[in-house]
Amino acid sequence: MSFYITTPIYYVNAQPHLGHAYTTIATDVLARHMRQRGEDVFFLTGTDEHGEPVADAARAQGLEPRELADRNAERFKALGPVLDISNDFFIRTSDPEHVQRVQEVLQRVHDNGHVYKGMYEGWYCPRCADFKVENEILEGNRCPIHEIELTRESEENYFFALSTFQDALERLYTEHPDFVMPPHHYNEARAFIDSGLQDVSLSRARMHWGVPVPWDPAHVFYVWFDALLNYYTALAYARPGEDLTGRFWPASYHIIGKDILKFHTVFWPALLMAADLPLPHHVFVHGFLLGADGRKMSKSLGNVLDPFEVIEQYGTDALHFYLMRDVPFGADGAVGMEAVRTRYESELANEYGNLASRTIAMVQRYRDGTAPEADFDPELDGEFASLEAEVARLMDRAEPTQALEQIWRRVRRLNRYVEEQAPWQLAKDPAAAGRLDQTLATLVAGLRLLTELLSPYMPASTERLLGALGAPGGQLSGLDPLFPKRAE
Ligand code: ME8
Repeated sequence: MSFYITTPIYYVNAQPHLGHAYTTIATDVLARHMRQRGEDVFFLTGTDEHGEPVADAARAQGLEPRELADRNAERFKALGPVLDISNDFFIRTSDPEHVQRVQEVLQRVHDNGHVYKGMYEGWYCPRCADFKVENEILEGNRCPIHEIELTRESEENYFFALSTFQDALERLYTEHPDFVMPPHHYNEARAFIDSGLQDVSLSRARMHWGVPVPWDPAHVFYVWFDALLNYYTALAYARPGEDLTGRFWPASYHIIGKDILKFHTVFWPALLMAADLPLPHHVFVHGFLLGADGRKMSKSLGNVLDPFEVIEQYGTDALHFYLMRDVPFGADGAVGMEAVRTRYESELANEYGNLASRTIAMVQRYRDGTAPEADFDPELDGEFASLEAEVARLMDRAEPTQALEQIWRRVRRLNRYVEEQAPWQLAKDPAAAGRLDQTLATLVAGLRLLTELLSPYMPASTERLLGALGAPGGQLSGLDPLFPKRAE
């Protein structure tokens, strides 16, 4: 089965930060899990380079938009290897192949009769590149996300006839209750639709940094339509000489933060319908990472968690683990260095790392390093036999935090099992040799299963551990601590 998963494409108006890393890491976990299950996976991420957010930031720095885009796109790209991300392609909306396909699709939307010329007048946030409707505006005409004052815009634009998709969108939501997940975000999107849709600007006349409108090159497309289409256009040119659209479209999952819900859950399906294209299966909306004080992360509040500092102190795997473990995926959650340290020491080092090192050490001490051949202890069988299917079921619903919790319950169970069986006692009693064989075999098989299931979350450490465990029935090798103690 094909599985196509995407992150948002990030604005190149600023440097990458933890929020971007968060979405990308979660998407990576889901992609790796699906690859492990043998699915045909395509994982896309990239940068959103046109429009006001980038043009304004460039002007403020005395740069051409393209210069700023080139510089910051490289920074986002460079994050891939640092974060150990397994994306299959990195799209930049300034790619000429993307630009050409945006023009083709939107020309079709135009030719299908969904576009008209009109006068736009209303409130606009240049940082969101969003025309706000009345019920989205904070007191004092401020943006609900950036809290900056909105500008009053009035210009002649091409409009996308979003309002004519009212019934079709209502039907989509009724027939596909998991089009938007989790349910509270489905309800939010549904409420936005039910409040009555208004047509939206499809072009900007006063912006020049964008994709030219083919039927009227004095306009460029409104950046959101150009940006959303990345999910579709990338497949056509990600592999030179090969068009992957038939193989991977429609997308299985778009993973996004809740700040961009309206675009992905309302504009995007309507645009695809207008272009006669199949709709994605799911949009999964996650929450915001907050500072350790529970407030929005901001440099001035000094409550920002720096991903590079986490990586430097604890490693990339620990950053992935921490983010997937500490903040339930889908909800908002506070993050901070102290919490990273606690999870690292109590769970990664003391629970999982310790389980790994004691298991290997006992097999070496009591059985010369070869895992005995014996059946899995029936006492634990019930709890372990169902685990793989449980994890798969949760991952199918994009619930990596819940899946990790299920895995972790078994990490703890195996540690308790060691205490219950006390292999060091069994080893003293020749009559207990069979029991010791079974205990060690169960530990090795259980640890191998857990490590395979943890591999999408912690690719590097699990690879090391799987290497040390060797092939089933084979020889184990020694292992330096997976999660060594850190200096205070
Ligand atoms: O909106 N917590 O780009 P963007 C969690 N270019 N996630 C966060 C976050 C936080 N505090 N801050 C950012 C754009 N994110 C558009 C998208 S898609 C066709 C175009 C993540 O650079 C989260 O995924 O502002 C959010 O949706 C995204 O970064 C916004 O990135």
